Amino acid sequence: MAAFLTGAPRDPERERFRADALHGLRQAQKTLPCKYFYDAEGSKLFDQICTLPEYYVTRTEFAILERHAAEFPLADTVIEFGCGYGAKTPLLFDAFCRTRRTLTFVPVDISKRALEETARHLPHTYPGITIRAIRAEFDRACALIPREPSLVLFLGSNVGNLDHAESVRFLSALRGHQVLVSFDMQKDHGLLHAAYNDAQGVTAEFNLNLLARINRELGGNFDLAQWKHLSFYNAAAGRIEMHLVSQGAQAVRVLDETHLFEAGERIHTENSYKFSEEQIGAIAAESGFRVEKRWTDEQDWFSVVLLS
Ligand code: AVJ
Repeated sequence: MAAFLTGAPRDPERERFRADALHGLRQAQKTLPCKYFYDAEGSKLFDQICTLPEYYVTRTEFAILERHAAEFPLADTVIEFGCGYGAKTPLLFDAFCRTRRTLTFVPVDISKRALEETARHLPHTYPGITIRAIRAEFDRACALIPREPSLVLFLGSNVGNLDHAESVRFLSALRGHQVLVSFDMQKDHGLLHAAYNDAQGVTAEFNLNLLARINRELGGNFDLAQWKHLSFYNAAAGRIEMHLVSQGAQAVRVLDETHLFEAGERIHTENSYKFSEEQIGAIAAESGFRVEKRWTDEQDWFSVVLLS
């Protein structure tokens, strides 16, 4: 009997992390999925990124939401993909609750803490809200959200992590709802570069935390001093890329596998696409939506778009 009981009890989430991490590390071009940035440590670092002087994304989006929240459509059910820690949610709910006593709010996130924090912000302020949290990855969550026509929020330019085909697939699954989605716009390459190479090195720490997380959760032995953050704008692909670069030839163990790295070899950890108005229109059309309205800032650095 005891022979079957080796290792920790089965934890499906850790299992998926293990499978995805090992799969990525076995590729010729090694990769790790960016969704694994957000453990407790990574979420804290991301919150810090959001307040960096170089990272224009969060405050530009916040200003647009603050200015235009009253123009967003009303719905009995609001579904938010990637609710984060709910910092911008109260702002929106002031608007959503202005003409109603009850509202169902469905936050969707893979992080348990993000869901808890978001829920914790709400009930005191809005007694008429019913919260039905869904803890799942976005793809799986699409099958679990309410079917009645709702307002879906997909903010924080999270759509930037998806390539064209993935974003079309994701949005297609939301047909029948109205979707408020935010896109980070193409802009001066120097500004983009700075936003992902901040002077304080928080983005580097955020990127490296992925290896630290593998060490913590998958018994890895990455030596963090042997890895460097690399981020640049790939103009041909229209995206910021983040990589981790091996500082020498090295062997790293993850669970019972050994992975070899050459000096200078990269692990590709994230793509963050930047969009033009034409690309937004194309994604909407291919997903079966119409761009109802686009709100932007004075410099057109960022867009919040209503799809119907
Ligand atoms: C959460 C995907 C919008 O792409 O700007 C920030 C993640 N990565 N700095 C982004 C991120 C490095 C962020 N998104």
